[in-house]
Amino acid sequence: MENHGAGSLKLEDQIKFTKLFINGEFVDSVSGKTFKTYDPRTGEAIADVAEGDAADVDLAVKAAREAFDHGRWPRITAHERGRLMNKFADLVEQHADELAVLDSLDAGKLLSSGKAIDLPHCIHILRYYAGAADKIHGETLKLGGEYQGYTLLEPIGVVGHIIPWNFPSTMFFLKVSPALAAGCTMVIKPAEQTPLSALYYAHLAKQAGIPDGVINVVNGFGATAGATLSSHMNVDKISFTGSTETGRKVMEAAAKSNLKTVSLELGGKSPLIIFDDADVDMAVALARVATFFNKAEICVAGSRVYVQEGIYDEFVEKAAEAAKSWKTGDPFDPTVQQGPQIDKSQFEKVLRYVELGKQEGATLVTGGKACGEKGFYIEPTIFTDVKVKPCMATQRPTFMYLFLPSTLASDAFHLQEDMKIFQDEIFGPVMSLMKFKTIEEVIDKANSTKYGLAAGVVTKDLNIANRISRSVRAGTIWINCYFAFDPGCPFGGFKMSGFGRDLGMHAVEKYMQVKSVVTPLYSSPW
Ligand code: TXE
Repeated sequence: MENHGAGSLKLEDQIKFTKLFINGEFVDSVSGKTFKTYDPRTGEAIADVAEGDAADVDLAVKAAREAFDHGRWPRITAHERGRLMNKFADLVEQHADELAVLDSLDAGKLLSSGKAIDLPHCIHILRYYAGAADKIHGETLKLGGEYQGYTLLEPIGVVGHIIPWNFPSTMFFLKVSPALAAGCTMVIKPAEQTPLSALYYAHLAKQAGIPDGVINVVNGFGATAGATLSSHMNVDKISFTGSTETGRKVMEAAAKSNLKTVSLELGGKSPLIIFDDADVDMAVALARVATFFNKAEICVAGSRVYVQEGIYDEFVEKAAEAAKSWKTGDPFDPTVQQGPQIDKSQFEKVLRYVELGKQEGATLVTGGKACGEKGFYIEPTIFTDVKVKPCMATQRPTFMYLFLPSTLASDAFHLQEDMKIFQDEIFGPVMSLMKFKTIEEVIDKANSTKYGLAAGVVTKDLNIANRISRSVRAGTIWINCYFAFDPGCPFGGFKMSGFGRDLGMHAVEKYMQVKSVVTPLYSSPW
């Protein structure tokens, strides 16, 4: 195997940690079982990783419970928590190159993006929440009668983080950092496709002085390790990122066990709306990144692209050229823009959607095939003539008009009528292009989805930008940009894209409880 960008080491030599991390120690799983993790460039196994299941999750939760109920982490000063988190960030910074290699190896992510985007973003997130730790305050309350009160924001307790494979490092810090700042202890269940970097982070957290039991990592499968965590009676909160289908199971498990609180960041099918006044070259460049970045394995991919009729033909032509010149290949090659899909099952899912698009009558403008001699590579693909069937009033049952708000009525209608490639999260490099005439029409179309994670608008007209940002039901709206993430900017979904926010100070709230303390102002009436 090659070693692009990884010094003289063979890439697999950088895999140092493959056991579970429980109570500050690397341990084998109770069953002794392991599972393989694969290189998406070849489909070949690169490491055997300890496979945690119910027994291991139990041990990890026990360690986290003990660390929460009797340990130092929730009890030290917030300032000291912040100091240790900054130390953790320093160590991540020192090892950033190795960690970027691990994610490229495990997830097929571009090494160049890992080094320039993912790892710096992770460090930034961790430092943001290190700074937040001593800025979490309650309120003083002027109560009726002769009483006064105040609120305490207390850590929620033991948190289970269940995370996906598309951004193994970012997801880790997105979840772990605010929970650490809040004073929680936690068990992280990484995705089975990408078990490696989380173990390295757990090791660095220990080096930084974060006490044993605060961060535990149990690799394993969703149906075993993930399900045990979601239904565990001693877990106080689950923070989940993944598919809508699994999010539903997690919520059900929480409801059926101890009613733990749940936050869900689920899939998306985000609209990118390009108006006639846009600079077409800029809009094409933006749309290409919005759809194909990270091989489109990103929940906010702007894969439903609406282009106003005046520039539509020029846009289609230029977008096709842009897709053809988007270089697919080995993610360790710095000139490559798109690596392989994560695994065989996602690869096959994407190709099935391409076939479905053709069957449904959409026009394949470019791409649509697997590429490369081995591994899970797919050509950047563009469809046009992707249809939302017209909203004909006669087809809409009258009761919808009578009893549903108009946006919901149109959602329900469109959901039955749109082509599948326009409704479903494909999670692969497939852009669907559609022409629109008016702003009213495009707002209706943009909202005709069960999802509501993000949206983009390209226009020079401030009034249009403002109207779109107020009318599109999504958690993030990007105006003349895309993927503009910042640790301070809350991120999460509307509708079936989930609830609860990662990032920003709202994320800290997910990991806290509000306690009210009330006292008589003068003497006790009793
Ligand atoms: O997701 P899952 P998968 C979407 C994307 C993708 C599809 C399927 O469309 O094609 O989901 O991907 C754990 N109880 N997203 O199957 O199953 C699992 O082990 C508890 C969007 O990989 O949701 C992993 O750690 N946990 C998304 C995590 O859930 C369970 C990112 C995510 O896996 C579980 C990834 C269970 N019963 C996929 N079953 C985004 N929002 O960014 C599985 N898991």
